[in-house]
Amino acid sequence: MLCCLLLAGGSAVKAQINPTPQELTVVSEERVQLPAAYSVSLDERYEQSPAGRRLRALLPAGTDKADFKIVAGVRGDKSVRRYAKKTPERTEGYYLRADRDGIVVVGADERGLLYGVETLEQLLEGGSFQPVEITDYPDVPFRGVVEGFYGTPWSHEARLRQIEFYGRNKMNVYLYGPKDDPYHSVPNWRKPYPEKEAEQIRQLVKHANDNGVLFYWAIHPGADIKWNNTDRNLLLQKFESMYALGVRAFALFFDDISGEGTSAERQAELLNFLDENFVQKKKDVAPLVFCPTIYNKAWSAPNNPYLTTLGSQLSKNVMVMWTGNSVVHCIDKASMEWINERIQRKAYIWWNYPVTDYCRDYLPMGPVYGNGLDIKDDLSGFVSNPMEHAEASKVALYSIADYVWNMDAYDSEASWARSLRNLLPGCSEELATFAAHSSDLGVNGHGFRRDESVALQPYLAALLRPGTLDEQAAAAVARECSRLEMAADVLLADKENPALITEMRPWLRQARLVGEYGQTVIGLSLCIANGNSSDFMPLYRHAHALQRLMYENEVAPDLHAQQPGVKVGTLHLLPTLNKLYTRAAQEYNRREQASLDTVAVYTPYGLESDVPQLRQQPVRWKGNTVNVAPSNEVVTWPAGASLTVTMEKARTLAGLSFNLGTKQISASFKLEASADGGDWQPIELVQRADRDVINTTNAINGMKADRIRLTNVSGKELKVYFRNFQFTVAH
Ligand code: LOG
Repeated sequence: MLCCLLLAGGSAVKAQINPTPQELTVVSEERVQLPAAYSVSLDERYEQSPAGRRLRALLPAGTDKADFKIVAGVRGDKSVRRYAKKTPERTEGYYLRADRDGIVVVGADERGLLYGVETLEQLLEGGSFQPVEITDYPDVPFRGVVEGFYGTPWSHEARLRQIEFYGRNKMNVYLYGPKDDPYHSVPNWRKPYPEKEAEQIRQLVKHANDNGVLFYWAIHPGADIKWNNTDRNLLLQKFESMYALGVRAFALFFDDISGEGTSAERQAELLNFLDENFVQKKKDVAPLVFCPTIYNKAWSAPNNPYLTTLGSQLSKNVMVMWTGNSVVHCIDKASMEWINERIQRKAYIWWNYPVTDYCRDYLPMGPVYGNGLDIKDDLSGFVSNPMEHAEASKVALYSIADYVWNMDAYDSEASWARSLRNLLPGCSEELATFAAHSSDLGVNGHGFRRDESVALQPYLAALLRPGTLDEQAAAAVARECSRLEMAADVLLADKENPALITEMRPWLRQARLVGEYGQTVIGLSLCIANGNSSDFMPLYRHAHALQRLMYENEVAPDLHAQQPGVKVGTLHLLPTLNKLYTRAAQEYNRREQASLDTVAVYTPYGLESDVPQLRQQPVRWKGNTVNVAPSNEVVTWPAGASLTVTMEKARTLAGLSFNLGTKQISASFKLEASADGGDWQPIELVQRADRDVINTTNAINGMKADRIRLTNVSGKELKVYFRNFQFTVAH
């Protein structure tokens, strides 16, 4: 009995602490009230450290003479000598004991002490705590976030909030590398930051130091770097200017580039030079982090020596980033072994989740799952690339912090539930309801998907079975849709975390409609099941109206032009509702000899391609304009391979343009159109010598097409960017 109680207490107290501690024992069932009078003993030299300041803020009322003693220190200190053996011999580890006799926190090092204090803070609830003994340390040495996405970089305020969040969740690195910061990448990587931005970086570094987070500043020079002394010195100067702002950790990113910058030998030479002449000389600078050009297995052809060249030539002081088997992929043991063998060191994982710069119409807020739980010894670091929505990204980041700290204990569902409570304590139920239906990333070029509407799936499947309507399933789906609508309203009106709600607002508006639509469609299905034709029409008209309103949100052009609009519930919920709608309308037409529109979603355009990286690019349309989604990475376009946009019926073309991020390349491509199975008609291309964009001539006006094809006719494989492909139809 006692053992069961202890276990119950143990899991409750564990659920309070993020990340999940390695070893935690409940030493007594009864909670202990922190007395009004207590003493805090802390060595003078930590008073101004992050740990010391956190401890003083947490326990401001310490007096010397009180009986209840709180002792904090680092192994080796006299005051905590008695606990030396109990303190784990692990970097950033700590030992914590809290019971009715007092509290002891001992760090294996200063960071460990900070983490011990952090755990104590999480343990103390309402002035009391569950007595525990904790021995804790991280699985992975470098844990954190790489702000490495395309799109609007985070605001200064968002970054400050992020850094504090990392410290609270025992993440120890933040890599600053937003692709759209012009002083991080082209065109201005060679220049120092202007004063305002420089001052903000200075503040970020200080804030990171205060929160026990190492601020890495990354540079992305590969698009136009020249392998000469001028550029090498400019890089060194830029590093010096960042050093002057307080930066003590540097990264070099060579991802998503083509041309001269991609040479493994040159990259290794440059990194080795910077290691020797900057990092080693300064003595207070952290090891360099490097993102290679081939940063995932899918891009490494069997005979390509790029990675093994890095493995043998790049100084072992440099850590090498890796995104896994493809750009966006979960990480497993086999993929770690594959890369570690080639680069001759433990890879530093750049995990492309929850980033949405390739599917900006989605807001993934579901559980974090899919990474191996057995890879802790194979990594030097694990950082997540998040969304441009900083607050919403915290749902995933909380669980990623949990995962990288303690893989054995990682439970994705439990971690997710805690994460939602942590982010929005007052409305966590509503947030959970919304997030359950906003998890997937939709059809996308990377083929990376997440499960969605998990608890509802059996009911949705039951509703699609032929035969009589499963009324229990119908009730369950209607109830959940009503909860989704209510959750969206409650969240829209919430004032607890305004930054989060601002980011979520467009998706919440859509979720509200999806919830309403679900209830209406279930109503339609019940009318049919019960032979009730008289109530059918008002519901049908409502469902139809809701489809319109949802469509307007799905294509809203004012949001992120690349992938406009917002999507919610698109993996299981909406497709099922749409099928039910069609089925009900068809049945009504049959019974009443009516001719209601039965089509819920209209998909007039599609895509086919034998360019592997473009095969899954979504096609989107708004009115008369049709777009193929752009790709962020360098696209390898094989000789003779093509991209074809298909249309469900022949249309009259009114204009077309595309952009492969390359000048003078139009002669390497052939554009053609065909209609109703007829011959392919060539379409003339024009590209100004100084421009990347490629246009067609007026001759395209009035051409009929149900297929448009773009082919590489250069006779060789080409490396291009796929920035844009767009055409308009006359009607
Ligand atoms: C970029 C990254 C981007 C991500 C997801 C790496 C190393 N580089 O395809 O900036 O956010 O994929 O789109 C990348 O992942 N290129």
